[in-house]
Amino acid sequence: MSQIQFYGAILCPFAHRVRLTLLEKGVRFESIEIDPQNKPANFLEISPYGKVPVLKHGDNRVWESAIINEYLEETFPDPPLLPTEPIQRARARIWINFADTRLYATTGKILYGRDPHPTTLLIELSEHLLFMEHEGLRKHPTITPYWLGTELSLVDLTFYPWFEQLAVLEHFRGFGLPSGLDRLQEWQAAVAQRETVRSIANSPEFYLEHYGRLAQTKF
Ligand SMILES: N[C@@H](CCC(=O)N[C@@H](CS)C(=O)NCC(=O)O)C(=O)O
Repeated sequence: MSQIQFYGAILCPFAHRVRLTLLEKGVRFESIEIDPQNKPANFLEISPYGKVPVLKHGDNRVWESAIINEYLEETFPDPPLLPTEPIQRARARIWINFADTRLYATTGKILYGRDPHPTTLLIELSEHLLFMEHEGLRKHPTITPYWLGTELSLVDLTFYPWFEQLAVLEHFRGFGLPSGLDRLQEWQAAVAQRETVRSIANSPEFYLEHYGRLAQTKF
């Protein structure tokens, strides 16, 4: 049995970011798929919040995707997925926090909030993306192709899953990307080309079909 067990769910962008980190670091792990709509009876023993992802490493458990990724970074430092200078590390964490408290938070309200036309939230989401474009990328015109520069980081792995599932927001909530996200689209294309990302990527049709099934009960 592998020393690391990863509890995830195929549709979960938080699980996706951890899976990408494990792959980028070349860590061997056993993957256990959980259906968040139909969790195993003993799941709270594994996941105190009742959510995926959870990482079991020997006798230890870690949960909350951003914290799992930091744990992986510290436990398996090679290749590094955070920069070395404190200010760049702070910058990385600011964007990871932005992803959780703004991008994914607004997206969750849009998808699970039952309003099929949540106009105010859709505007809020566009504003988050424009902020990423201008504050994150255009203010650093020479930094490419990844969020922090030439090296991939946890920031890329945190944002990328949102973009892979964009078709769901478009199809079920009528969201359209605002114009002028040129740098963001270049960034997305660069991350999407990575071998690890491609190795577990799913198509827009895949997400539409699976969310479609979920929609019959939840949306
Ligand atoms: N803040 C958590 C969010 C995890 C999360 O919301 N997971 C969802 C699936 S994407 C889940 O397990 N939901 C089941 C539930 O809330 O009962 C993280 O970053 O790990």
